[in-house]
Amino acid sequence: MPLEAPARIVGELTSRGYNAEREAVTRLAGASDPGAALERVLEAVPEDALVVRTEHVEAALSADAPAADAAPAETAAVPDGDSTPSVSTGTNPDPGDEPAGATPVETGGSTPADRSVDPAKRALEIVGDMTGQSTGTGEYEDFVSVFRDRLDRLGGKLKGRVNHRPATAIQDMPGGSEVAMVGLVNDIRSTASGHWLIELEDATGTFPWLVMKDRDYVDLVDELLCDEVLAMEGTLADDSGIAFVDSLHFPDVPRTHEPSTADRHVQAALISDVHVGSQEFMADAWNAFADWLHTAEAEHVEYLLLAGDMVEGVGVYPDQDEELDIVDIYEQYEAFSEHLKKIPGDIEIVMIPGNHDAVRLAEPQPGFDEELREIMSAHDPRIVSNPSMVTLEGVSVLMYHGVSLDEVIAELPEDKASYDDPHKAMYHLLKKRHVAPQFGGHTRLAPEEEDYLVIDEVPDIFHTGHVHKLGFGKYHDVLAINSGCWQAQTDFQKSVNIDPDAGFAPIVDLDTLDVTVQKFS
Ligand code: D5M
Ligand code: FE
Ligand code: ZN
Repeated sequence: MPLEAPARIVGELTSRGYNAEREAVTRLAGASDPGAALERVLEAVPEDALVVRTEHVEAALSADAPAADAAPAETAAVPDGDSTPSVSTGTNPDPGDEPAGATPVETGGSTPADRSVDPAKRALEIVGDMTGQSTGTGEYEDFVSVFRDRLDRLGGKLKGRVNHRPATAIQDMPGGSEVAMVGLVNDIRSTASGHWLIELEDATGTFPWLVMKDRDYVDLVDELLCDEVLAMEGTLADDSGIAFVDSLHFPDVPRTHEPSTADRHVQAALISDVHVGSQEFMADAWNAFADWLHTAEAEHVEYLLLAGDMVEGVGVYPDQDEELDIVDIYEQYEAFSEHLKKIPGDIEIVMIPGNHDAVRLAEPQPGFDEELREIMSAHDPRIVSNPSMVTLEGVSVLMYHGVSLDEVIAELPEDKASYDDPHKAMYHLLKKRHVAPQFGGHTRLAPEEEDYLVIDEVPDIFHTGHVHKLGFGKYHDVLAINSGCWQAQTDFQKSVNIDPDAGFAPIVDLDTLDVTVQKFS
């Protein structure tokens, strides 16, 4: 049980209001009497310290190391729980196991040189965060401007590829002309004879395009969503009232995209959907994850990205209250914060909200408000909007909770997007260069002057969650990862046969973009 000692030490420290650096915990766990060592360290840390650092442990342990090393026999007497030096935390139901941490053989702390976390080498930059930038009032004009911005920016990526004309100009051209247009998909209909009619809209008006059922491009029609931006080329009918599609272009990720990588071996854990406050929240799996982060095996994990649904929330779905463990939303965040404190204090955390979180539901969702930030402040996470772009040592990560994935999966055929392969649904968002193309369905949109949901810059990593399924893969060299969750199957999920991937943490090597998955359930 090599993980027990670190877990208890962290629990004890958090219950006394401290965070700890990972190596500090490792060294405490490596002491022959961790309980006594912890007391000595706490006596020695500066009054105002919030984080127990390696140097605090070093200083306190070096002062009387011989005594600690000489005392292993006595530690067996500790577990009665009454004596102050014990690290037993009321949360451990079996204090009789306590001295396990005193067994010197399992100490990562005996080889502390293995752990070399140097925060000075880190570089974390937030490049896209719309928190505090919201200007939308929900008026009609805002919808006009958000769609205009979408068309301008995504259309801009397509305009060099086709010789496009405005909708109104196309209808004035002679029948039989070669024409091209860039626009938003306004409508998709099948005709009586099995062809497809796609109406494109630009700033001047709309124009209908016909995809014939025997053309190659017909395969692409089933992956189109309303409101996405496309370019079409084709031939104008004799009466100039419609054009026959010859080719169809998505804004897409250029095939020449070359991802950036970190200059050193450093890793990031990408997770989401913790759902603290739900009866199905898997505390044991979470604790095992936190414990693992304290081990030497995880020493290169220096970043933790959380893609939304920190808590279960209240009133998110009908009858959800029947499965709540904590009914007050603030208490849910307080409990979540306690779980966050178990993560090594030296790991940089970035988090965005999801549809269960206490921010506006419509996307883009600004980062948590001051009150919630305060509740979650102990670990000092970076709290940004959904979506946001962050850069970790040069590797750009687009974080998006993923509500639109439900829609992509519902609208596209099974082989193109499914809950079993959530990353393939993500590929379509990359291809459309928009995290939530379709307006008016499941995904709610808060219209802003700017369309923050456009994927303007190609990310190196695209990280989503929400569907509670783990999947990852590469699309044109962009690593798409949908993290699983920390919530066991809910009644609703059972009723619709969703079998969640719970208790997994995908870990990305930022120097190679390779992924390994750690399982904690
Ligand atoms: O959603 C987790 C997944 O389950 C996501 O694919 C939506 C789906 N889900 C869960 N509960 C419901 C209800 N009640 N209606 C429709 N879809 C649901 P999350 O939002 O993370 O709980
Ligand atoms: Fe969720
Ligand atoms: Zn969700």
